[in-house]
Amino acid sequence: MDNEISTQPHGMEDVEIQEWLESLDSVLESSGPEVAAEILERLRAHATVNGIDLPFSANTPYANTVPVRLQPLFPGDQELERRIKSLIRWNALAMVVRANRVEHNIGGHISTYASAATLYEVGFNHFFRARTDEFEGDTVYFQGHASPGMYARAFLEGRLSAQKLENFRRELKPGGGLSSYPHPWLMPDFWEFPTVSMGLSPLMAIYQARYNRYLEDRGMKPATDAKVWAFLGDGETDEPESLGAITLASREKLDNLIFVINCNLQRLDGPVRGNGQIIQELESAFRGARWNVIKVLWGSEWDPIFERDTEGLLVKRMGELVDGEYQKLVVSSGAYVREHFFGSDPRLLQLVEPMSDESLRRLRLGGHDPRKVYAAYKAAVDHKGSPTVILARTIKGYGLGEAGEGKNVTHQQKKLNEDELREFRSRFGIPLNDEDCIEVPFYRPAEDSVEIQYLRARREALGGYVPKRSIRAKPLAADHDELFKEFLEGSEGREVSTTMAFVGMLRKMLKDAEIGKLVVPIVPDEARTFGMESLFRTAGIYSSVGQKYEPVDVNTLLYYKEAKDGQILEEGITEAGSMASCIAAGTAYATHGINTIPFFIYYSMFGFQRIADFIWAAADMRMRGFLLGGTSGRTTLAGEGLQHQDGNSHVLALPVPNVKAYDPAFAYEIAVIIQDGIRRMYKDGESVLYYITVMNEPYAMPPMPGDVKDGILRGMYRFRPAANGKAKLRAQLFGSGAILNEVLRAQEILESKYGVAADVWSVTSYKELYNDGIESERWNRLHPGEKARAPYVTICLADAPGVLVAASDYLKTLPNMISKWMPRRLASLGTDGFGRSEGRASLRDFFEVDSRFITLATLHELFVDGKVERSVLDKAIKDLGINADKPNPVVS
Ligand SMILES: Cc1ncc(C[n+]2csc(CCOP(=O)(O)OP(=O)(O)O)c2C)c(N)n1
Ligand SMILES: [Mg+2]
Repeated sequence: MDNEISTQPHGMEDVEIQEWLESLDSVLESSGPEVAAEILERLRAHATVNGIDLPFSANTPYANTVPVRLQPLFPGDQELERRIKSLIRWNALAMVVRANRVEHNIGGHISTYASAATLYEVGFNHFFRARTDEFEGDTVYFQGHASPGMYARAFLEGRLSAQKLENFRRELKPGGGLSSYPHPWLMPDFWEFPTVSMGLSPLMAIYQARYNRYLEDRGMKPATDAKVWAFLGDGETDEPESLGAITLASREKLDNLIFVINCNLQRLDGPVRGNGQIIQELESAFRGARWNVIKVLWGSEWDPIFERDTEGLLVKRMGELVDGEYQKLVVSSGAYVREHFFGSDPRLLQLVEPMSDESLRRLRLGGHDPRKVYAAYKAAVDHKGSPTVILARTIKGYGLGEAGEGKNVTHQQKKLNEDELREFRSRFGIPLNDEDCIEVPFYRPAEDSVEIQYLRARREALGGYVPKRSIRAKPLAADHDELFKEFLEGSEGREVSTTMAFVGMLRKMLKDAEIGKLVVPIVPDEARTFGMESLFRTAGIYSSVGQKYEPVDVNTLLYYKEAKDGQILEEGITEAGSMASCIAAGTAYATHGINTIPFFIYYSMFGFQRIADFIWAAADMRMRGFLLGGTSGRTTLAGEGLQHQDGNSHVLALPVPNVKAYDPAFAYEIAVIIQDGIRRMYKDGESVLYYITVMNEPYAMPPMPGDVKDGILRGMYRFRPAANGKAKLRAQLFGSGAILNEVLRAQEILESKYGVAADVWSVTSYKELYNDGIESERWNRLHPGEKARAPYVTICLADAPGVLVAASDYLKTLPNMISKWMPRRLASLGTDGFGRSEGRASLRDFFEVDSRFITLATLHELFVDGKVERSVLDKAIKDLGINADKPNPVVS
C-alpha cells in the first residue's frame, strides 16, 4: 500500500528510525511545522540528487490531517448539540418509516443521513451562514439522499409542520408534502439546488464558486468570504462529473469552495472500494489536483492510543486494511477488533491493553465526532489559496444497529421492526416510552425547551435558516424595443446566417444601458465557429488573473483579450462546465439577487444530447436564460458528418417542461423571441428558459412581414402567401430554420412549373404548437359542457386550402406530432437518420428535404387527393432529377 510508513525497511534498525523521528519532533517543537516541512523538502531534493528513486505518492498516512495539538476548542455545547442531533435523527427516521407504513414502497433513505448527521449538524450550528440583506450567505449543496435530515431539522426549527413531514414523498396530499430530494421546482421557498442526480452537484458547486468570483471581479457584488459547501457521497465520486472539474477549482484558487465527502465506504449495493481504500484514492486525486485535503478519520477516543504509539505502528496498521475489512470492523464486537485489528502485532495489542472490549467497540470514527469535524471545517474555512476537500470517515446507517448499521443492505432500509425502533430510541435518548415509540411519532420538544432555544439561537447567530430560497433580484424595468428594432428590418440583401444575426444582437445587448452588464456570454471553445471573436476584444474574456502574456495576435483588431473584468466565459472544451456556469448565471437572480442573463452558445449536437441531465437540473432550479444551439440542422451544417449534424435537439428539448424551444429562420424572429424571453424571465419573473437553434447558412434576412410577433412566439405564422390565391391547385407549406428557404423555393417551382399556389408558413416552434394542442385537448376533455377550444394550429389553418407539407432539418416526428390538429393529412419531411460528411445540397438531397423533394411531396399529396394525374408525378420525378431508388436515409 503506498501510504505505508514502514518502520523496518530493508533490515534497518528500529533505533535508527526512532532517532530520525525524534529529531523531526524536536524541530517541530522548536521551529514549527513550516521549518519541519522545509527540511523534509530539502531532504527529498537531496535524496533525488543522490540518485535515490523516491516512489511518488500523493498520499499522506491514514490519519487525521489536523493533529490534536492544532485542534481548536469546540465552541458549542456539545451535549446539547448531541441531543438536538438525536432528535433530528429520530424525526428523519420517523419520516421515512411512517411514509412507508402508509404507502408500501414509497421509498426514502435512512442510512445516508444517519451517517452524515454530525457532518451536517456541525455545519448548521457553527458554519452555514444564511443569506441576509447584509451578507450574501454561504451556498450549500446538500446530498440529495440526506434530505430527510434537512426536513427533520426544519421541523425542529419550526419551519415545516408535522403535516408536511407526514406527507414526505406524498406531495399531492391535501396541505402538500415534501419532495423526495432537493427540488427547487417543487419547493421553491426551500431548496436551492437539485443534487440527486449524482455527480451534477459537485461540478455545479465548482462553477458556482467560480461564478461568485466572476461577479466579484466584474464589480457586480462585493468580495466576501462566503463559501460554497458541497456535500457528496463517496460512491458518488465515481460519476465522471464529480471529479471532472477539480483542476479548474485549484487553478482558479477557489478557496471559497469546500467539498465534504461522506466516506461511509458504502454505496447502494455494497462497498465503494471493498478491495482498496476510497479515502486514499480520493486523497491522491485531490492532492494531485492541488486541493487542500483534510482527512477526518478517527474520533477523539483514538487520540490517547495514538499518543501512546511512539513508533507509528497504529497509523501503519490503519493503512494496511482494505475498506471491506474496515466495513466489517465497525460492526464487530470489541473482542473482534482487538483480535483482528490490533492483534496483527503484539506491540499494537499492548497499546490497547488497558482498554476494555466495550471501549474498543466505542472507538468512534472521525465523521461522527463533532470536535474532529469542527476542527476540519474550521481549518477549511480558514484555508487560503486553494479549494478544500474534507474526507470524513463515517458508518453508513450509523445508529441503526441490527437494522442496518454498516450492512450492505442498509442503503435500501426503510422499515424498522419494534425492537429496532426501541433500540434506536434508547441509543439516542429520545423521550418516548416503549409503547409510543413503536408508533414512530414525530417528536419536537416544547418551544421554550433548551434544545429549541439553543437551535434557534445558533441559527440566529448565523443569520437565519438554511436551506432557504428566495428571489432577491428586482425585475428589469425596460422593454428594450429600441434595442431590437433594427433586427426587425432585415439585412437589405446582405447574406448573413442566423448565427451572425444572433451575434449582432448579442453585441448590441452588451452595450445596452440596462442589460449590458448583466449579459453573460458563455462558450465552450467555439466562439470562432460562431463568428464571435469580435467580442473577445470588446467584451473581454474573463480571467481571474488578467492576462499575464502578450497575446500572439496582439497586433490584430480582434486579439485574444483576457481580462480580470472580462465578460465572456470562455470555458474551454466542456459543455458540462459551461452549462454549470450557465446555471450559476441563470439562477443568480435568487442566489445573489443579480439578474445576470446567460447566453450559452454551443455546438447544438453537444447540448441536449450530451448534457441533458444538467439542462433538466437547470429547469428544476428555475434557471433563466438562453441556450443557443449553434451550427444546428442536420443538413445545414455541412461536412461535419454524423457526430456533429444535429437533427435531434428539438426532439430532445420536448421533455423539459419549462424549456421554450425555437427553430427560427430569420433574424427578426430571433429578435422577437429574445426580446420576449428577457421580458418574460427577467421582468415578469417566469421560471422558463429558452433553447434557440441558430444556423450557419448565409442568406438575405427579410424584414418582418407585418406584425407577426404573436405568431412567432406561439410557434407559426404565414410568412408568404401564394401569389395566385384563386388557383385551383392549392397547398400549405411549413418550413423551419434554414429549410424554410427550401420551402420558399418549392413555392416558386410549384407555382411556375405546376400551377400550384402554395402559402408558406414559418414554423418557429413545434414544441409550442404541441403544448398548445395538448392543452386544448385536455381542457375540452375536462369541460365537455363548454365551448370547445381550438388549438392554435387549427385556428391558423381554418381557412387554409390545399394539401399540407412540412419540412425541417429535424426529425419528422416534430411536424407529425401536431398533424392531428390540422384540417387534413400532413406529409412530413425531415432528417431522420445518421448524418453524412457532405455539402449542403447533397445532404438535402440525401435526406430528401430540399425544394425538389418538397415540390414532389406536394404534388404527391395532390395526386393522392385526385387533383393531379400520375403522369405529373412521373414527369416531376424526372424533371426534378430525383433518384427514386436512392438509399433510405433513415436506415443507411
Ligand atoms: C446519476 C445517478 N445514478 C444513480 C443514482 C441512484 N443512487 C442513489 S443513492 C446511490 C448510492 C449512493 O452512494 P454514496 O454516494 O456513497 O452515498 P451514501 O448514501 O453512501 O452517502 C445510488 C446509486 C442516482 N441518484 N443518480
Ligand atoms: Mg457512501
